[in-house]
This record gives sequence, C-alpha cells and structure tokens, in this order.
Amino acid sequence: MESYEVNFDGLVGPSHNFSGLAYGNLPSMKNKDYISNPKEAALQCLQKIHYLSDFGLIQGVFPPQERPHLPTLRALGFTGKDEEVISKAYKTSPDLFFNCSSSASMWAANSATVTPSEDSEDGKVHITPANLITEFHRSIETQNTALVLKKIFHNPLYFKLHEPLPASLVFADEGAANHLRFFKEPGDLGLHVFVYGRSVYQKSTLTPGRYPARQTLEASQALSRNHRIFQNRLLFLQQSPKAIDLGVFHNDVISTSNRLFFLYHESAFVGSASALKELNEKAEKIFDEPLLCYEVKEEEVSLKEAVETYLFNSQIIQKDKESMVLIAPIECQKNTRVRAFLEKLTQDPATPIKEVAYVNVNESMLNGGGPACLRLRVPLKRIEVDELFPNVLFSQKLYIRLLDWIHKHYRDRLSPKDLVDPKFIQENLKALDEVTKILGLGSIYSFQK
Ligand code: SUG
Repeated sequence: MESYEVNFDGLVGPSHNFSGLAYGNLPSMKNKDYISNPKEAALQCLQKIHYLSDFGLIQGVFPPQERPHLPTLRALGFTGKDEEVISKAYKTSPDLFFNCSSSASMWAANSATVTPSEDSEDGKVHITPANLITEFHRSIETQNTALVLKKIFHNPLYFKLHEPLPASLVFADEGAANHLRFFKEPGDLGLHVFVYGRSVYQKSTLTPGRYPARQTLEASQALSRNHRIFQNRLLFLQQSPKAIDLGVFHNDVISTSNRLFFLYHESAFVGSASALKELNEKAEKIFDEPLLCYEVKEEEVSLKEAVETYLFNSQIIQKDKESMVLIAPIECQKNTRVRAFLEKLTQDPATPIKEVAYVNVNESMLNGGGPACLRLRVPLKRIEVDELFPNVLFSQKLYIRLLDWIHKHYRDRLSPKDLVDPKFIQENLKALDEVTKILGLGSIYSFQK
C-alpha cells in the first residue's frame, strides 16, 4: 500500500508578536518588543504550505489557538468581562499577559510526537500531544492541540491518541522537534532516534549551564513505550549541552534527516563519535546498509551560524527516487558561508541533496522558528490519509479561502501592547471564529462553547 509524508503546518494567529518569551531561543530573546507583521507572517507560512503542496506533498493545516487565552487568565484570578480580564491582567503583570497572548502554536513541530503504524506493535498510528512544560506560554497550547488532533485523527481504528505526558519537569516534552525517524522507503519500518537535553534520574548526565534543556530522557522513553515502538528500533541520544547554551533549544535546530540521509552539525550530540557509531551500527542491522551521514564541521558552518541561519531547520523533500530537495530559510542564502556550504552540498555526488530551494518565513524566524518548526511530519498509509478529517487538508480552494481570510482580518503592524486594544480583541475573535468555519472544525475555542 502507498505511504506518504503528510505535513501539518500551524497557521499563524492574528496575535503573532515579539514578546521575547522563549528563554534560550536567541532570536526570540533578541527581538523582544519588535513590531510584528501578523499578516505577512501568516502569508509567508501559507506560501510555504502552497509551495510544498506543489512539490506533491500532502499538506494539512492546524488552526491558530485562541489568544489572549482567557481561560488561563481567568484561572489565574482575573475576573469580569473579557475586556476587563485582559486589561486587568496587562496592568497587573504584562509578562503574564504576554505569555497568554503568543501565537506560538504555529510551530507545529512542537505540537506532538507521531509514530507511524508500521513501527508500532499494534499497527496503529500513535500520537501524543507535547506537554511543552518548560515554557509557560507554550504549555497552554497542549489542551487545544489535543482537542484539534482528536478532531483530525478521529477514527480510533487507525489512530491512537494519547494523553500528554504528566505535566512535570521530569517529563518535559517538546514533541517531534526532538525526534528523528530513518527509513528506506515510505511504508518501510523505521529507526526512531529520540534526542533529549537532560535526564532527571540518570544523575551523571551533563546539563546546560545557561539555558533550559527542554526535552528529558524520561519523557522520550515514556513516549516510546506508549507508542509501542519495537524495542530494537529505538535509540536515545543526548543533545550537546554546549549547543543548548549557544541557542540550540531543539534538536531540529542542529540536525535534520530524510529517509537514510542524515545532516547534522559535529557539535550536535554528546560524545558525537560514539553516538554516531551506535546509530550507524543500529541502522546497518535494520536496513542492511549504512546511513548517509553528512557531518557539518565547525570550520565550515559554526554553531553560531547554524543558529543564525537555521540551516538545519530546513525541510528535506524527496524529489524522485534518487534526489532530494532541501527547503531552507532565505537567511541561509543571505549568509555567504552557509550559501557556499549549500552549493557544495548539492554538488557532492555522495549526497542525495541535488537542489536547494529558499523560502521566506522571516516573521517566524525572528521568533526562532524556521521552515521545519512550522510543520508536523505524519507518515501515513493511503487508507489512513483517507480517514483524516478532510477539511483541514490543503487544496487550491482552501488556499484561496485562507488567503482571503488573512487579508480580511490580519493587521500588518502589531506591537505587544496592541494586544490589549479592545478593537484588536474584537477583530481577533472574529478572525478565529471564521477560521473554524473555513476548516469546518466546529467549536474549538472557549468563546464558542
Ligand atoms: O518554543 N518561539 C518558539 C519557537 C519554536 C521553534 N520550534 C522548533 N524548533 N521546532 C519556542 O521557543 C517565541 C515567542 C515570543 O518570544 O514571542 C517562541 O515561543
């Protein structure tokens, strides 16, 4: 049976703004209080979806979440009419208010971890929404993400939706951004590599000194158990704490893969040489051939340059049997050394990357999210694709409707303090209400209940 890589991208919400919320994510910290352009942000991401769909990929979308998130503000003691809740929260604690107003659910790579049915003992697709416990503004995404996932992957005969892991720092989980899956051909069994930043119970593991490690070994292990991934197809690698302290807050900022091709920075993992040896031995056993590992050296692209350009946050797409295309952020093209590296990569006969295509997702990049952060990869068989809630799947018709919707409702300038403007609040609610109608999702926001 045919298998596909379905990509779900998060739609950017009307409240897209720069409030510097993500500690350890250098662009987010640096660009605090910049004026954002939510319209441009949403259009850029929609164009990326369109572009990938033109490549033949099945694309889906996740709706933006309700922000400011009134249920959280109310749970934290702010009372009155919606506008009163918002203005009281803003006056009492702007930080708290901004945490409840982020459009961060657009980075769908953090929404969940997915195991395709071929890799699970029970033959079902397993999905666990990430608890995103490390950053408060992201932790409030989980409940709505779970609800939307239930609507999209609604048939329990094919999809097993798990509860998020316990909301404890022991099980800090940031979803697919810290997970790689190697496989030969779509539909074949894969090898799962979970990348963690720290362990709570293995006391000897190194930890970053400055910034938080957002994924724990304990979380990754629990995911692999819940998803019933075959034991011999699992590997846990630790991310380098040094890299985390230089701004690599997720593994997808420092390595990426497609099929058996693996592109990573030499400083991505703890004990790089032995980690890679273990990975390769495992891969050889499973696939009867080695992975195609391409290690990027510090002198060629430094960690700092990797973080500035998000080279490793590129998406790799299979073009035909032999060749792949790397979908990179335009920031890579603008950096002479990274561009030169990519030119060399495409000319190297030893790699399957034969083409680089640059996409502009600059508004997302300014908050530390590149092309790959914006999508959740879901490998599915034809029969499973047919079971998805169809309205969220991308088509020319949906594209036109979303385009109109963005032009109609989104502002082209927004500073964090505009989020308390009563006019903005009304515009925002209208936009959100309308998108659920476009996607036919029914009520998914608190104000629709
Ligand atoms: O969690 N940025 C997100 C970016 C997530 C990128 N995802 C992956 N690498 N997969 C984060 O750090 C910034 C929000 C702000 O500052 O307003 C933010 O949440």
